[in-house]
Amino acid sequence: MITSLELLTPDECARLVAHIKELRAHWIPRGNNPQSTSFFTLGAAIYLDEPSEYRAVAERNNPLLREHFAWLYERLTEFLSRQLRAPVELAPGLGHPGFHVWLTPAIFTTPDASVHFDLQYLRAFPEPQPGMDFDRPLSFTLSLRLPRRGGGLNLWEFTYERYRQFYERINTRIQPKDVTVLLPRLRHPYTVGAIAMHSGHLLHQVGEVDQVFPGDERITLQGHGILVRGVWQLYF
Ligand SMILES: O=C(O)CCC(=O)C(=O)O
Repeated sequence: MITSLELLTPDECARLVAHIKELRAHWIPRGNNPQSTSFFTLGAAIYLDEPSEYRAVAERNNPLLREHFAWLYERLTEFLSRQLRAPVELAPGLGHPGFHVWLTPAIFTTPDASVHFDLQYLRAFPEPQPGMDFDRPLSFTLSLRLPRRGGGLNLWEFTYERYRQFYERINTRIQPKDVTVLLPRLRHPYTVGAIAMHSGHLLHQVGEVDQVFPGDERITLQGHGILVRGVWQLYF
């Protein structure tokens, strides 16, 4: 189950994109070849940073994110708090929700992005404490700029819980991608200004576009949440 709700106006998104671009010197190159990549994050990302370095990357980048995007975090936490009917805060010590930036050459035109469940809470909270609810995580993507042919999330009606049952049953090494041959691929389209929310335990993939045009960019605010003793803690 994935829900999209409008959070920002197109004007607010355009202003944010301009602001993110002004901070280009702080974009962190991602991918196998940092010299020539067109894929970046603004902010630490637990699924990309080495676990041993993540907290330091977060400590370096969080003040910058707060300085420039405090109003966005306020809107986001207030909004999620209403939706989730519980207090929401930026997780202390972890990277704040940050930005994914795909410039034209990095935009997927084939369905080759990683097929995955969002299990990064296992890295973010390596020593689970009582009261941390790993059964009900949250993932969200707020689209700020999308390629001319749109953007979206590919998904399969297959949960992490079911994946684990299947894995135990067949007792063979498999990857999440292997189960995609069994089920139809669904598509959840994104719209600029809307926040898409799901558990992260639904099998998914960054959606491709059939054609990319010069100047196309895909820029999103990405974040995840874990409920810790009644308070949702957000991180990236
Ligand atoms: O950008 C998106 O559409 C989703 C990103 C995603 O799947 C992730 O960061 O886990």
